[in-house]
Amino acid sequence: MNNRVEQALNEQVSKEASSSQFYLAMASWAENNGLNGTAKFMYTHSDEERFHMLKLVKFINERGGKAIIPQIEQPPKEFNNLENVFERLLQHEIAVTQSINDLVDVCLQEKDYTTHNFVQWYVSEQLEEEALARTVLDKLRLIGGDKGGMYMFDRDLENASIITAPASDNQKK
Ligand code: OFO
Repeated sequence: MNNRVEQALNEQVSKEASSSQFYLAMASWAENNGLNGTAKFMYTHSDEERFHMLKLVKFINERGGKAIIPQIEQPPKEFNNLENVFERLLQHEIAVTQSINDLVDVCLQEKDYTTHNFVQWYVSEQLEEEALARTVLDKLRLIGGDKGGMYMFDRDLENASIITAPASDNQKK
């Protein structure tokens, strides 16, 4: 496997692992603040990010590279409020999209079209994740400080349709 591509893929492994920890921290914060719907949503999202990481690990190894399992930074322990949680989530996803775009760039420069093809799954995934974060944030801004609205928001999030697939499934998330 091309060295630059391998290194870029391993950097992405680290970012997906950090995403998983970040969402786990949000899930735990929400659970401790009585926001059970939000907690469920974040726990599911954390699992999903772990799946993104595993998908990369398997791809690197299957193509003759060596996946490096990264050390992970401690995520934040506290969040100001729910809006702050989703603002940070959106900013995080925007940064991840940028790193996926950089990865696409490396694939093209190195003419690694197989990896380029593989990475397209992540390109679409980022589109969806950013759109979801923006929708949720818009809703939260509409609700403002209304307690009843917040209760409904948390309940709706519990039913939000995020599907987590086993790591062996390469087609779906
Ligand atoms: Fe892995 O999609 Fe978000 O970060």
